[in-house]
Order: sequence, then structure tokens, then C-alpha cells
Amino acid sequence: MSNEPTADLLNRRRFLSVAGLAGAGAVLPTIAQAGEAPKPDPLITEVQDWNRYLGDGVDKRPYGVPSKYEKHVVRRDVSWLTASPESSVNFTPLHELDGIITPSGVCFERHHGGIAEINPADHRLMIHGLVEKPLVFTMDDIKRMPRVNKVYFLECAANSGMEWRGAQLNGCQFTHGMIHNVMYTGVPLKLLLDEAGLKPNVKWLMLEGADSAGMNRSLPIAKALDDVLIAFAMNGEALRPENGYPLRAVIPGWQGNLWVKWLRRIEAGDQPWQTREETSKYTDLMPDGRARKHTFVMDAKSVITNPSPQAPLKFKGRNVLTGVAWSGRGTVKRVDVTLDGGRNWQAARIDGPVLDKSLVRFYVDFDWNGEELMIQSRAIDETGYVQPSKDELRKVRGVNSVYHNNGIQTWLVRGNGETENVEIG
Ligand SMILES: Nc1nc2c(c(=O)[nH]1)N[C@H]1C(S)=C(S)[C@@H](COP(=O)(O)O)O[C@H]1N2
Ligand SMILES: [Mo]
Repeated sequence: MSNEPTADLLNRRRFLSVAGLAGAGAVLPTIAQAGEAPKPDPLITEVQDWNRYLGDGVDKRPYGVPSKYEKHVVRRDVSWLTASPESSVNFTPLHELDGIITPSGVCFERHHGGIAEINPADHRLMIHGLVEKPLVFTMDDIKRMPRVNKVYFLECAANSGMEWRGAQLNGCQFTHGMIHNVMYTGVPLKLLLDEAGLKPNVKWLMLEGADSAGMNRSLPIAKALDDVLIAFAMNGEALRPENGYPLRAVIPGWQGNLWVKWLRRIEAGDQPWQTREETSKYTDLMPDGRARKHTFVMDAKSVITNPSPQAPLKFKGRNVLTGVAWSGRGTVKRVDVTLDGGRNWQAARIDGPVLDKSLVRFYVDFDWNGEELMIQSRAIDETGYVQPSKDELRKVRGVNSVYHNNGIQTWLVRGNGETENVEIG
């Protein structure tokens, strides 16, 4: 770094404490101007509007929303992607977020028949099929069962699906935004199944939603008894209607389409249900025309969220590169980052909780002199699995798939800081 701002910072702090606001502002540069001739900064020397008026009282914002200066932090959709907004998807603004928790209001939404608006008093969950005692639970019944809190990512199997044939969408929101990571509160499905008493020949469950799509999904019984939750809360409050209020299935580490929202029925059986969705979609078409089916687990993956096409580099010198990584097979052990298209890799700094089947946040604090960068991140999970390059993935899977693209993402940072979605080689 050419200009070391630390000394200026220290001086400035000392000066502020002795000389007060006006005097300090007249002579001290901001951090971005460090080293330039000091200019008076009216934002320090002048009294600002917000110093003059009496602000909103505590009765004005009973349910808080973000500052009006954060209006750009929103879910976005791609209108040409699907025929109608009711059977569609929008994307989490990953480049605007930090830490590991996705704020509820910007969790991407995927629904096949629009949002069901259900009064929790009218909601029922039925468990039947190959069980000793068919049961119907009200929301009150479910909230009287022992509950747990868990942070998990939900990734749609189609996340990055537009990128199979080549770089396509300009922004990590669109290439990787079909993911969210929240804390769920819910009851282990095993407890509900134990009450109903599974017959010994049960191999699969069918989970059905109460939305107009009446979406149903088949779930192997081993997973159901392992870590599946029936959740009623996310991030400490009731689920949002978009995400399945009042009740949804949480299937940790497995593809999003199994996480049935507005969950109303679980039927125990001895074979998978052949739903239209499962036979025509959610299979991975291979180069030889065969299809991979029941590829439920989401393999390790990562993406650099800043810089990225929607978040270009603005300053030379001190910069923070950041992103998220995840694995459906457990915890993320390491994230490697390259700034030069894969010639040199360094282990990124992971900060914040490292949890099972949850996003982790990584950082590389670096200096930028305005040279072109080819930046990539590569996740390694606790099983030792290494996130593959897109070409490695294509060698095995071809380019006919839509689902399960966990290849390494490349961003090209130009000399002016603008950043593009590209592929190397
Ligand atoms: N009832 C119902 N559940 C559903 C869906 C749906 O359309 N209806 N979409 C599924 C798909 S494909 C995904 S990726 C996730 C998306 O969850 P989210 O909307 O909370 O992001 O919900 C799943 N559960
Ligand atoms: Mo999905």
C-alpha cells in the first residue's frame, strides 16, 4: 500500500478529541483522500439536515424496515427466464450481504403456483400411509413438541443452471442467488413419525404442500429420520409467506425442491412417488442421453460476492474480497482464492460460525494497484471433496444438464474496477 493511513487515523482520533468537530474537519483528509492536500469537508464542518429536525418517535416504526438508502438491496427476477411470475424464481442479492445469515426479506423465492396465504389456525399437517396411527397436527400441536434451532442453507438444484454452456448472467445474484441461509426453529420430523409409528416396510415419504401447485416430493426414509425438520420459524420469527408460512420441510444439505413449503401432508410408503416434476425435471441429462436421478445432495460450492459484476472495485489500495461457501455433505473446511486465474491460490480467511450444511463467510484482504484480476474461489469440505472447475464438471456431465452446476466461478476485474462473468480456457 503506497499510503499508510493508520498514522493519519490515529492523529485524527486524537485531534477530534481535543479540537472538536469543526477544527478537525478543516484540516484532516478522509481515509480515501489520505496523502492528498487536506481540503475542508463540509460534511464535517457544516451542520447537516439530520442534526436539525426531530426524528421519528418509537411509535412510528412498529415493524422496522431497512434504511431508505438501502432500497437497491432487493430480490430480483429475470423476466425472460420463466413464462409467468407465479411459477418462477427470484434471486438473493448476495453481493449486498455479509456474514452468514440471509435476512428473511431477501431470501430468494421459488414457487410453482404462487404464494399460498394460510391462516395458521386453519392449517393442518396430516401423517398417514404405512403408519400405525394416522395423525393430524394443528400448528398449536406442533409448537408443543420439543423444538430445535439450526442454521442451514437451501439451494435450488437449478442454481447456476444457466451457466452450463458458458458465462451467461452478469451478477452473482443471478448466477448464484438461488440460495439462502437462515436459522430455522422446528420439530425433528423423527419425533412426529415416532408418534404415528412407522410400519417396518416404509422406505419413502411423500411430502405435499398446500399451495395451488399441490407440490409433492419423495423423500427417502433414512434422511427423514436423520436431520429433517418441520419448521415454523426462520431467523427468530414466523416463516415468511413466501417461504412456506406457517410450516415447511427443512431437508439439510439436499436440493431445494424437496423442502416442501406450506406442508400439509406426509404419506409413508414403500416406494417413491412418480411425480411429474420428478420424472421430467430435476434429473440431470448426461451426454450419452442417460439421466442422473435422485441426485439430492448439493455438492460443495462457493462464489466471490465482492467484487462481482454488480459490485465492482472502486478504490485502489486497500480492498476486501469476500464470498460464501457451502457443502451439503457437512462443514466447509477451507476456501482457496486466486486473483490471477488459478496460477496462485491462497487460503481465504473464514470468519464467523462454521456450521454443518450452512454457508460460511470468507475474506481475502488485499491491495489492488489497478491490474486486471481473474478471481476464483474453490471450496473444500470436511469429506475432502474439492469444488471442481466448470470444465472438469462438463467432462463428466456434458452441457445438457440444468441442475447441480457447482463449478468454480470466474470474475474478470478490469483496470477500471468493472467486473464481468467470464470463463477461463
Ligand atoms: N409447496 C411448495 N413447496 C416448494 C416449492 C413450491 O413451488 N411449492 N418450490 C420448491 C423449490 S423448487 C425450491 S428451490 C424451494 C425454494 O424455497 P424458498 O422459496 O424458501 O427459497 O422450495 C421448494 N418447495
Ligand atoms: Mo428449486
